[in-house]
Formats: sequence, structure tokens, C-alpha cells
Amino acid sequence: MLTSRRLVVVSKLLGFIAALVLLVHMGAVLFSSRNNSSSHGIYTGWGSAFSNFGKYGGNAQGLNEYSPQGVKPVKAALVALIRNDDLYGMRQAIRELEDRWNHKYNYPYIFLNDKPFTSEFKQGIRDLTKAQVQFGILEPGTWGYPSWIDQEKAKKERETADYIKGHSESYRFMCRFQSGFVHKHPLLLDLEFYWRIEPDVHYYCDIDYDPFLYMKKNELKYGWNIAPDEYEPTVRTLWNTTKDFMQKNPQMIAKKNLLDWVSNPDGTYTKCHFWSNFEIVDLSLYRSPQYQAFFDHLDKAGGFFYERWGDAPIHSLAVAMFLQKSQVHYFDDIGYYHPAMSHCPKGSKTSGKCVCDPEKGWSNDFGCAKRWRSVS
Ligand SMILES: Nc1nc2c(ncn2[C@@H]2O[C@H](COP(=O)(O)OP(=O)(O)OP(=O)(O)O)[C@@H](O)[C@H]2O)c(=O)[nH]1
Ligand SMILES: [Mg+2]
Repeated sequence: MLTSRRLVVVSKLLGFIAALVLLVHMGAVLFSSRNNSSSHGIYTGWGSAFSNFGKYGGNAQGLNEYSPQGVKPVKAALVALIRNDDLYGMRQAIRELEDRWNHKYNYPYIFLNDKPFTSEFKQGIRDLTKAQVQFGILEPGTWGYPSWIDQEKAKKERETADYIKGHSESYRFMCRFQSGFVHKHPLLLDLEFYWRIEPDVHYYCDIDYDPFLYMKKNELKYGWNIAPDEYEPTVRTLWNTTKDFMQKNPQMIAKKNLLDWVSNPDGTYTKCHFWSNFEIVDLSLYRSPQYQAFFDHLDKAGGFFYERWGDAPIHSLAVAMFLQKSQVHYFDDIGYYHPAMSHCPKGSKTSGKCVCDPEKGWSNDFGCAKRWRSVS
């Protein structure tokens, strides 16, 4: 039998252990919410419901809707790198995306920022959706200059550049982040696919199926919507640097590839690229060793800073080198506008689903989209 003195000692010990457990737990919670970011991916611990869903998104019961907190067939999210100041433009884009599509599918949103999100930003977004929303801050070393960059040379380029966003340092940090780091952010680690979203864009048409599921079922790796050609002064040496990469790593290039889309018959650069402000991507593409090697090669060359290489031509060159045409999908049916260009599906004028004029905006009858149709 325990004496009362022993009982006191045992109960004190238990109390001490309980307090210790509580402290450790609180520490973990605090650590995970550090920098207003949750360290857990949305899908951590979820099984995949993929096989229960039909080709166009309906589930086994024929339902075409997923509940906000429920299992989704694809581990996917809508992702934006965004500034607090872009709240209004982002709200407008999300309102449309929700009304056109996501109010039924309830895919989660992930927002990333180089600065902590304000509570106004977070509330302003959460007010628009019943889907899960996560906010994260960028990991150290993923925003800014790598050690080997000559910052004086970079400054000179900014001071003399006469192309759009040429003077901007943060724009270059943004392009480098979107090219090499977004897919490595802890909040994205359990995602299979992402759909990139941006402020100030419009979604013109109802989307009556699940594009993530469509891509997964059809083994598609990259989905695009607008494909212009890049402004040459921003990518002066990008093609030569890419050719150098291919020469050094021939084994990484797909046998059936899409290089004819980015390379003219005389070997010069077509500058064709998918406009990455809209892209739906199987993230295994960006996580692959060949993509990493390509990014490292470009990053070492310094063109993010000595020129103004964008993530759009870089993603597109990767698609051209590493994928074949059957893995790339043109989302012709998604009406979309980003300042300066738009895509309006044919037949929209008379369709009840869209609110755009196919005669206006970007046309897929010419240029890089036409070229796309001719490559095999
Ligand atoms: N957190 C953060 N996000 C940024 C920064 N610069 C750009 N972004 C975001 O990165 C995305 C792309 O930037 P944009 O300025 O839209 O670039 P763009 O689409 O080439 O140019 P626009 O024609 O002006 O739209 C947007 O979602 C921006 O909000 C920055 O300095 N910090
Ligand atoms: Mg933009």
C-alpha cells in the first residue's frame, strides 16, 4: 500500500509529466504557426480517392461535387504567390473562380508571401470560400540573391533595362521563386497537382468538370491556356544557356520531345512559351531530377538578374525538353483573361456558359498556338 507521503510524491510527479507534455505540445503548435504559416500540408494523412472518380470528375455515385472538408480525388490546390497589396485583385479572381467552378469542387487554396500576411488579407480571402485556405511565408534562401550573383552587374541591368518590369528587383526574385522553389514550399509538399492563380485575372466560362482529375486520369503533366512569344530583350541568352544544358545532359532529354516548338529549323529560339500565370501542373515535373538540374544550370548562369528571365519561358523549355505532346494539354475550353491577353473559347458568343467575345483577345489561330498544333 502507498503511504500518503508516497501518494503526494507520485501525484506531484504525474503533475510534472502532464505539465511537460502540455509545454511540448504548445511548443509544437507555436512552432508550426511561426511566421503565420502552417507547416502541415492539407492532404497529409489522407488516402487518395482517385479510383472512385470518373473521367470528368463525377464520383462513383455520379455526384459532381466534393464537400469543402471532404476527400478530393486528386491531392491538388489553387496556389498563388501574392502580396498583401494585391488583396483586391485576388478577391476578384477568387470570386470568379468560385462562382465558375470551385464552389462545387472545393479544392483548397494556398497563398505564399515573402512578407507575413496581414489579418485583413487572410480574412478577405477566407470570406470568399468554404474551401480550406492556408497562408505561408517563403522559406529562407528562396527569395533574393544567391551568393554567386554579382549584384553590381544586376543593378546595372536594372538601371539600363528598357523592357517591362526591367527596373524591378522584386519581379526578378518572383520569377526565380516561381521557377525554382514554389513546388518545394512545405505547404505544397503533399500536393500532386497545382493550379496557379493570380490577381486581376478573369475566368470567363463555367467549368463543369474537375481539370485536376481530367489531367490525372489522362496522365497529363502540364496544362496551359495562352501561349505567346517572349520579348527578346528579357531572354537574350536563355536559349543558348538551355542548349548548353542539353549538350551537357543529353540523357535527360525525352526521346519524343517538343523541342520543335521552341526551336526554329535554323536552330534559333522561337521564344514560344506557355503563359504561366495560368498553368495546371503535375508537380512531379518540377520535382524531377532533370528539372532540378535545369533550374540549377540556369540559376548559376544568373539570367534571372543579368537579364529578366521569366518563369514562363523556363517552365515551357522544361516542358519542351522533358515531355511529349500527349502529356501536355491545351485547356481550350477555359475562358481566361490576364491583363494584356485573353483566351475566349470558340462559340462563346452564343454559349450561355461564357461571357467573352472570341473575336477579341489572343487568338490561337496564329503564332505559337498555331505552331503548337503543328508539332508532334
Ligand atoms: N509576395 C510577393 N508576391 C509578388 C511579388 N511580386 C509579384 N508577386 C506575385 O507574383 C505573381 C506574378 O506577379 P505579377 O506582378 O502579376 O507579374 P506578371 O503577371 O508578369 O505581371 P502583370 O502583367 O503586372 O500581372 C502575382 O500573384 C503577384 O502578386 C512580391 O514582391 N512579393
Ligand atoms: Mg500577373
